[in-house]
Amino acid sequence: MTSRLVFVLNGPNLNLLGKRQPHIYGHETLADVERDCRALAAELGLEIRFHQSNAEHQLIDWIHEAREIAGGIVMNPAAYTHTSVGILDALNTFDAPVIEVHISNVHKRESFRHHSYVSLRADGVIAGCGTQGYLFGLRRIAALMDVAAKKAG
Ligand code: CA2
Repeated sequence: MTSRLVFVLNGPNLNLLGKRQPHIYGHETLADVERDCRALAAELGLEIRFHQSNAEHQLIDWIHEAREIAGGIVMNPAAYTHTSVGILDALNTFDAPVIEVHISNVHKRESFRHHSYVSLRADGVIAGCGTQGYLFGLRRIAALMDVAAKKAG
């Protein structure tokens, strides 16, 4: 049976969620997002590890850890979305579903936010749905896990 453990990974500056720029990112803090993810995960029968880091190498290390034990990744790579071949390379070593989440609609913003290295690997991309996007990402991973489990018999 595939693991129902999902890593929810958050990139740089997301620790400031709800504390600055609420007109772009809303009023929820990252602790609120974690609480909502944990509540939904319990409903969906998922276990989650929820992490945030401002350091690219730490995010890559968590992806490596996920390779060994997780059945999916929901990731908001934040600014590294647009710059990091290292994170793309790490995700390319991960064999289970990856859902990329952006709180804001990056396509409505500056043109440098329109390109995502992570989208070259992601199985799904959610943008502009606010922090609800994390919950959509978890639901999608659970659905993909259910399909895979059915196929495996
Ligand atoms: O919309 C998203 O979720 C982003 O991934 C957020 C990143 C940005 O670089 C991406 O283009 C889109 C920025 C995260 C910074 O988060 C903050 C939250 C509150 C206050 C300041 C920054």
